[in-house]
Amino acid sequence: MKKFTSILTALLFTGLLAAGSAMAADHSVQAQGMKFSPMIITIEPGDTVSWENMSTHNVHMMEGLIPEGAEAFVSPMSEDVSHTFENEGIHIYQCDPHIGAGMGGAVIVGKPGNLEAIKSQDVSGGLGRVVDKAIEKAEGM
Ligand SMILES: [Cu+2]
Repeated sequence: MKKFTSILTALLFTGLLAAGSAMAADHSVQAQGMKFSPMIITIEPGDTVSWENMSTHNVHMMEGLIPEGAEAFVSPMSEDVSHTFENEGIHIYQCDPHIGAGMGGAVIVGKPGNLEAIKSQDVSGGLGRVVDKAIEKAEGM
């Protein structure tokens, strides 16, 4: 009976570990024509986003439109890319060659604490439309 109990404890512990690692989720965003789908994605800190079908596209995280301390990374053209997000807040990005057509998106990590900072930025054109969509989503959270 004692042995059975320790096996049970071991199984339970393994199960808890598995549940812990399952909490960091993976999400995917598809480039479709001149759009990212989904355009706005909401995730939790520690989650990873993978951009797929990225031929002729890239991901450029915009300085001033991401949380303080977050990395304003620029992915290489035409390459699928993954990024793990640790900083809470709204992260706005654009596809460099297609932002004129409105090709951009947002990753909202946890609580959108930098909403006011983003609203205070004066952004127009294709990127402005992406920012408006992200603000609308964040205000509804
Ligand atoms: Cu593009």
